[in-house]
Amino acid sequence: MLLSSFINGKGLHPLLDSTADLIRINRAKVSDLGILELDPELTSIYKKVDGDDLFIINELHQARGFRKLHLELARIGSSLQILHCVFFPDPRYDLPIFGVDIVSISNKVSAAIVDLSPVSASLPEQLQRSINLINIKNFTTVRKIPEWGNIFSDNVCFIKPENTCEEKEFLKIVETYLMSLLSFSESTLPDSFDSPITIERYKRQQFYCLQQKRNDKTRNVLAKTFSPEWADRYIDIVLFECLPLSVN
Ligand code: BLA
Repeated sequence: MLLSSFINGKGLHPLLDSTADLIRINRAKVSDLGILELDPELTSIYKKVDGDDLFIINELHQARGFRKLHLELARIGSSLQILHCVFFPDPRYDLPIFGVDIVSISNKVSAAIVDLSPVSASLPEQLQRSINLINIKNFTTVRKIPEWGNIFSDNVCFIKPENTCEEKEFLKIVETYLMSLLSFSESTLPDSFDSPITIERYKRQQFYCLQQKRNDKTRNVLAKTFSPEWADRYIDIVLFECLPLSVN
């Protein structure tokens, strides 16, 4: 398979394909959208492993209210596909972290998680009100949040969708969370870089990254496919980097 057809969604599970479309369409509407540069060797990764094609593509942007908008699509071997997306806010803004992870094994989704994870005491009231309107409890298989997952909110939706109807329901939740966040972000004004509240939000982002790095399932897949050193570097630089506040 060609990298270009992979980027265009061919050969991806329909839920990953539709979620990537949804994220790209909404991302395009954010103010002051610009590309975030990344080492080209880490942007598009192609490798042949035991006769199987491996692709990873990373799309990185920044925008008003967000220090990093990251969408990653990966196809590892013949059966594993991953959509990973995190929108890290600029800590000057009172915005939660939007995160989605969808893992498909042999064309069946085994894990689908979406959350707006707070980096201050609670979600801004207006945002909480708009996401309360959606029912996240209506799934056959709700999965248990692992011990490191104390970064997620009460609104986290972590499921194994059992049919296409549940996949559509999950996509609807992703859409509601994403659109609510982006419309709320437009009306939010920044605090100063050195205000205590900015520093507190930044520390909570650091904690989010630290906890995510404890997900051995992510590290193991990357370490097995590449090497443990490569996996650690990729996780630190591409997935969950948290630079000092002054250079954000
Ligand atoms: C689980 N993540 C997984 C699994 C794999 C990956 C293989 C196991 C699937 C399963 O339990 O059914 C692998 N995820 C990856 C890889 C990348 C990735 C290789 O993103 C990137 C290259 N993980 C995130 C984000 C969230 C997240 C942003 O990256 C949440 C917003 C959550 N993934 C998450 C959780 C699990 C998971 C909670 C289940 C972990 C467990 O059950 O122990």
